[in-house]
Amino acid sequence: MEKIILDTDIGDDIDDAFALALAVRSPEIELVGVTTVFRGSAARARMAKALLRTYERTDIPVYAGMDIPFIQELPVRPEDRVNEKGEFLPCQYEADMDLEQYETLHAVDYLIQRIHGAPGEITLVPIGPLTNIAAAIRRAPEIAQEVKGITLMGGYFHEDIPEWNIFCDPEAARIVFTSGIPIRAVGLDVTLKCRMTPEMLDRLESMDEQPANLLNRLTKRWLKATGNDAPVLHDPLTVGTLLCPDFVKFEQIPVQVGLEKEVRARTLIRDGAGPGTAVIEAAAKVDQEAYLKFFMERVFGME
Ligand SMILES: [Ca+2]
Repeated sequence: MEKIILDTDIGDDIDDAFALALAVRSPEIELVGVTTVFRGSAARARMAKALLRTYERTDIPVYAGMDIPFIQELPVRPEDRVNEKGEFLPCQYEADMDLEQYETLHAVDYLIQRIHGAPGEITLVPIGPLTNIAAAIRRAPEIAQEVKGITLMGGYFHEDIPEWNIFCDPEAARIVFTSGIPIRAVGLDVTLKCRMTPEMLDRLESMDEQPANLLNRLTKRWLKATGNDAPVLHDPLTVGTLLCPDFVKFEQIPVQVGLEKEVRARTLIRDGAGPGTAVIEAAAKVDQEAYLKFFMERVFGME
């Protein structure tokens, strides 16, 4: 069984919640812990805990991590809001999540300790900005030899457009990509093809069980706050590549995360390895029909 730590910015985009649901519903992986990242990581940790509670998995520990990128200014989104204490609240946040309690250890300390405790066993699955993972590598560089690998959602490898997770912390992305850890990146090249259909949303609405009820409420709140018309399953596809290798085909390419001016936050394909460049496996093709079917069976019990 693959041991994973899911590092998530749950609460902004809706797909993190579905990724967490897929991880919990998949016997092939052991979700040893969840870490949260990016502004409002404490509120995000309470959200993750609330979703895990609906699956009766409060045994899975959740740790809040880095709120602020290395040097990138925090972006502002129209749906952003804060509570009376000035704490950033993701748009999907529900008031009764205030009661949820996550672990007191900082996510970066947890990552270092947990990886040290099981060398060669843990796959990190970052589905948000890479600030936590980069901070852990900076503080304890030896974890680069102890992690089994990283499977991340991020990048846009065949388009000259920055992707959100890299855009929010390019310096962190550069540190992670050049860490020497084997990297598999599932980027917008493939994830944009995995969009939920109206039938899938109807199915979610019609289900009468606690996890589906919460996922449905979060989805509705997200659709309303952002004006989107359907979730795109970026993060669940990333988790899905650990479950069924046939959904996505990867290619080995030398990639550099751009840091300067017009190439900032772009994932640039280079001619070969060199300073600041690392050969990674980037997702190149996806069988979206097979994946969406699998996702619906797993998360919604849909035949
Ligand atoms: Ca995410």
